[in-house]
Amino acid sequence: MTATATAPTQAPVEFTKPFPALTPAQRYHLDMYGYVIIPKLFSESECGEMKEALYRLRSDLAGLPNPKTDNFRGAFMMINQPHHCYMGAVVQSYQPITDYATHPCVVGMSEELIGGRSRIVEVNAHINRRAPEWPKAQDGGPAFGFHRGIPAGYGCHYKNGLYHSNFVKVLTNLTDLGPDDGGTTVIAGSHKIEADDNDIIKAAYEDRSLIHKIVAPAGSAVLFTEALMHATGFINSDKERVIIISGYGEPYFPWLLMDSHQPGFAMDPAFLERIPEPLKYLFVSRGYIQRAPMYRTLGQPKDTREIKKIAWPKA
Ligand SMILES: O=C(O)CCC(=O)C(=O)O
Repeated sequence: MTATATAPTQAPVEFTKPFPALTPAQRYHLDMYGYVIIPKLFSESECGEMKEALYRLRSDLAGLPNPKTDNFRGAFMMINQPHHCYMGAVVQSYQPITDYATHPCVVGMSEELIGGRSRIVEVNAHINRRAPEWPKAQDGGPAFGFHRGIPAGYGCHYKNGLYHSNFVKVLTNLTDLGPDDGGTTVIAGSHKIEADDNDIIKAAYEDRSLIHKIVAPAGSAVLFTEALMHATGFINSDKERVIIISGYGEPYFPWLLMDSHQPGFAMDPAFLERIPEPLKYLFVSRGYIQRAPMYRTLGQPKDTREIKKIAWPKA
């Protein structure tokens, strides 16, 4: 009798994400102010890898004949000045950047705020410093470029008494941000204020305690709803600031910044081919029915399992 060898079966890889991704106190802060900081979500070496990838991308883009209209692996320059480089659609460029946008904790946080499955809608990065000719701005000077991606009251809903938004961001500073280092600046609580944006800004300048600034060690992630009024902060120091920002929407969202700067934006077929199966949903737009609602209560503790990111096949 011959024995039939059975091939060992491999368990299908699943995309495990923390849920809830925030502690009750972090969730309370998020609801109240429209943002929450998760200090040192990324290690020094992870920050180093992401920074290196962004510097490499900056020189790839700067080497193109027309960095504003040409692209490198789908990425393009939105601002190309000696003191400020703003790169858009960077998700396909280098693995540390792709890993950031698909990181289980980052996606988990976005899905907690959305209240269901999310998809990546934009991934951008800023490398900026104070231009030498700029006068040193007074702390909280009057010229923040406050903006928001969706009006308050639009695309938001409540479940279990908690706020959810259909367009959210996770912004991570890859360099330390002290009070003078240009941390992202927000008008706290503006995500719930359905008044005219200019009136909100005027009110915040009248009472500067309404303007909060991100001061955090490198590797800290800020989760916020795009209904929150936010702006790049002033840099008064001589330090360079490097940040990466991943935007997530509900599954039915289209590509956002990518599409407006590159009409008809499409992912590179070779990149699409490499996406591990469990992460594919993050890169496609699908119907409302696929939103897979997911809600916590405030009292539910944070999921503290150690979750590993999914490995990608080599490019
Ligand atoms: O530069 C920053 O800190 C803020 C970035 C920003 O305004 C945005 O992502 O919309």
